[in-house]
Amino acid sequence: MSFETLLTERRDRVAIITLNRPQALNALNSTVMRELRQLLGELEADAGIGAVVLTGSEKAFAAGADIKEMQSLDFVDAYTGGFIGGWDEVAGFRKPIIAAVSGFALGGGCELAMMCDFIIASKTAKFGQPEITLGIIPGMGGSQRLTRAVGKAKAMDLCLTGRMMDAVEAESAGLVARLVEPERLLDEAVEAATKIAAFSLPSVLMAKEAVNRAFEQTLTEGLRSERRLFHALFATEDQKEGMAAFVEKRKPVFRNR
Ligand code: CO8
Repeated sequence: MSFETLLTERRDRVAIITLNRPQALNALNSTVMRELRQLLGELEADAGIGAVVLTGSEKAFAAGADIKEMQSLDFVDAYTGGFIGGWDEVAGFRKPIIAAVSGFALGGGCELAMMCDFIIASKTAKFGQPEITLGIIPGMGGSQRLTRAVGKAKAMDLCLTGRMMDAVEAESAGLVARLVEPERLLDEAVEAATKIAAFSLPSVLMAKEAVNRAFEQTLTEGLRSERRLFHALFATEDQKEGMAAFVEKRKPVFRNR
């Protein structure tokens, strides 16, 4: 399968997706959205894939929504057409997806990285929500996911001033899970994805679901959800295998059942 705006590669059970619009610093237009949704749909259905890495170029993960595409949009078209609504499907991808970010992750680029399960950043990464400089605000979760990730003070600072934060600040603020040298970025992300993809798929999906609930529910409801998912995993063969392997001092062989 070949795409106009994406490059794809498989390494064992890991799919690597590279945003590929170098002439526009990977600005996210409707073609990127359509192709990414299609590809993620295929990867979700593919039993041979256990985790995904989403990355960009050295200079830009993505410099935002495509300003040239949005420039002439008016309110009625944006509203009735549900402009950018399709990106919600990316956030709904059920398998683990890691953002490997180098260079600019701005506006929709920062929001896309935050839709992933965690961010591994190169020391060159720069994050920001500069929409305010264009007379708009974040539209794909920037005011919500960023606030949950870094807290109100820093989210307000970024959304109201449009300034960028560098990778060190992003890591200390809690937006970035791991910070690595630029040349290590893809390997670090693929190694993490490979590790995840080797675990039992039902437990991986439930771990992702449980952590995501923390963003949407009260603590009491979240703890209840976690307990249900935890109990459910005792119905899997992989739970028996994982625990038997520990007791027998051997490596588990998971069958994703
Ligand atoms: N949209 C369209 N084209 C872009 C974008 C963009 N977001 N960013 C860069 N480009 C293009 C430039 O126009 C330029 O093209 P050309 O050579 O044809 O003029 C090319 O990429 C290279 O860019 P620069 O020459 O500007 O490169 P610099 O290294 O000088 O600057 C910057 C890099 C600082 C990243 C600069 O390009 C910039 O400020 N870009 C815009 C950043 C921005 O404002 N992003 C937010 C966009 S709004 C948004 O994301 C709304 C989110 C809600 C919807 C989400 C849906 C996905």
